[in-house]
Amino acid sequence: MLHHLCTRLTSLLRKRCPIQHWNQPYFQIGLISPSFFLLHQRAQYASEAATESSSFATNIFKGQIVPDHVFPFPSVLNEEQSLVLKEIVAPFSRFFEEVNDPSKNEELEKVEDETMESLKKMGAFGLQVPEDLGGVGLTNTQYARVVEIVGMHDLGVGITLVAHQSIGFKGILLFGTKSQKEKYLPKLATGETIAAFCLTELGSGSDADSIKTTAEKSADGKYFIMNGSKLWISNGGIAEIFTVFAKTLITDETSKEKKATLTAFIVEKNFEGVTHGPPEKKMGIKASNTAEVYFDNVKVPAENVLGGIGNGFNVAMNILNNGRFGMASALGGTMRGVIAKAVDHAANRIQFGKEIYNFGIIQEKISRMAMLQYVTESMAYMVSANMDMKVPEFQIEAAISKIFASEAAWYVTDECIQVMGGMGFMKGAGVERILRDLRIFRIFEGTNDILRLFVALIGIEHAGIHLKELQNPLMSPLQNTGVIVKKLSLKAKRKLGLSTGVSLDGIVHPELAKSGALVTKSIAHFGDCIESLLIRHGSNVIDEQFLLTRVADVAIDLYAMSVVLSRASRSLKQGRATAQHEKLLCETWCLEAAERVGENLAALNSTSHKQMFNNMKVISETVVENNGVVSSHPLGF
Ligand code: MYA
Repeated sequence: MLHHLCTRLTSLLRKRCPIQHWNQPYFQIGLISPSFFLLHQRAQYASEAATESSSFATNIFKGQIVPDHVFPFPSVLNEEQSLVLKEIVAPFSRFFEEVNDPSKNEELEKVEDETMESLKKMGAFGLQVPEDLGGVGLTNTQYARVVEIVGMHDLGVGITLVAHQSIGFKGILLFGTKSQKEKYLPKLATGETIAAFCLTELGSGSDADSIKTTAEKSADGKYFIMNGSKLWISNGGIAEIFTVFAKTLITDETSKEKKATLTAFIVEKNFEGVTHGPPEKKMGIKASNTAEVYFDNVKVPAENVLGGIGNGFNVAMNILNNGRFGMASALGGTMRGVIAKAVDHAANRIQFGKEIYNFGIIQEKISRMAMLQYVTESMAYMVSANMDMKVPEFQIEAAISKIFASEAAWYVTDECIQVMGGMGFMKGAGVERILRDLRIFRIFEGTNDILRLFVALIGIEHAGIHLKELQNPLMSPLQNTGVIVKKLSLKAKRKLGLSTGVSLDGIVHPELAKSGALVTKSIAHFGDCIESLLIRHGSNVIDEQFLLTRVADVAIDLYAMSVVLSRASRSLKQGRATAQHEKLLCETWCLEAAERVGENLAALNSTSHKQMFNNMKVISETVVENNGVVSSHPLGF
């Protein structure tokens, strides 16, 4: 499945980074030549003319800090928007605390009918649909806050709501024509019709571009005939409106050859030939409906093409990018709820003559849970704010927030059960359901594994483009002495551990200066390591998945450090009552994360890791060849 991603990214890197000798073994001692020196210097420094990106996460791959969208922590809601939000949040919280019953929904394997009706009345199905089309018209940040409440109480209900609006009809909001919006959104906003997002197929999971469903244009051009089936579709059995991705044939303008590309369509359940399978039996989120959806010679009107013929991959990726922050905010809420349960137990459970929260082993768990929640929440509201600020690029940040939130929530809930001991394992405590519900979050909306590769490769690609652009000034050093001297001194300073001028001084609160320095140093170190990685592996870096996941982990840690630094700084600056607590969360997180960053960066170029990775490759191949465990049993039979 990764083949496609890899070949695409290989060609991108090759196309965009045609630095000479890209794949030569520069680092072999004795082979360093003047051309290596020139190339190496080329690689060190940013060109003034480098392709600019305003994304914080993208720039850290070049060792650069572009603080604009992250510092200060954005406050995007005006007074009126805050007021509107408070009026929505209060009844939502009450409804979930007093009326909705997550255990009952799970037992029924559907959201109770009365709950569905109440949610519709509260506007929960059209939170971001503009008011003139019957929705509540919330911004991304307002939406995040509402989804957080749902995530705190019932993830099964959450999936039903979010699969409907965050991906089900998001395409119509983002790419729909005026008439598509007017036709579909009013009923979707009230929940009169439910939506689903149909991308995944039996043979197409992570490799989104490999789908087999087809949509063939009719001879008169008025219809597309759709054939295929879609798997594990959230809301698939209850939806009336589907955003469906299918392969259509288009003619390449230059070669005039016909080729199959992805196109998005709005498909109604009442189009003849649309059917669905029974609800799937699942490990968790049982209250939400998941079903297979079939398209058998379905006549889809040409005006139901969404976002243009051949633009389906872009439509799909944009929908997913735009929805990922919702997972982070929802899971920030889940963690709040779970932490409260763990703390309630730890504060009341007496063992060895003391409430167990007095023991260091429990303190470490609770503090780590609090930090993970704080980071997740900070990422969620950073990304939603950036989207509300119309920041053009946020896909790396959105992917990071999804990866981080889904892993943090799993860890926190598992630790909650550990703190609660046997009680946590019992159904009555209500935590085992949450753990089961959470398992899918590391898989759907892009598996964390594929998103790690996405984060690493997109960041590295950007750094590669930047390196390529350094070629020109360094090819004509005499004309570019200024640029080169500046860059050389920057590099020398980094090597000596001196300030490079890339600094968060004056940007972070003075009380957090040490954490700020840790972030700055770690980002500069990251930039140097990415550059070395590119020089060492060239475009072959795409095959180095052992390294790429570690690159992604570093990027995730650096972004996490930066967002909490920003949030805690704002709290200190505003003198919030919780500021000192947030300072502690931030300092502790940064200390630990910086250590992890150092370890992961060391792994990129260490001989012991190289051997470990080679060993793992062989171990895995042997286990696979033998269909399972290879070693003989200790008892010999
Ligand atoms: S829905 C199904 C989810 N499926 C996926 O997410 C699929 C994952 N796969 C992918 O994302 C792509 O196929 C990958 C690329 C990344 C693997 N943004 O050559 P390429 C550009 C912007 O790498 P591929 C579900 O689970 C790229 O730069 N652009 O492509 C529902 C390049 O552009 P250019 C992107 O090898 C669950 C071009 O595309 C992105 O084919 C229900 C080609 O790239 C991107 N992200 O694969 C959930 N990616 O050519 C319910 C690529 O211009 C909601 N590109 O350079 C639950 C949530 C919340 C719960 C709340 C509870 C309260």
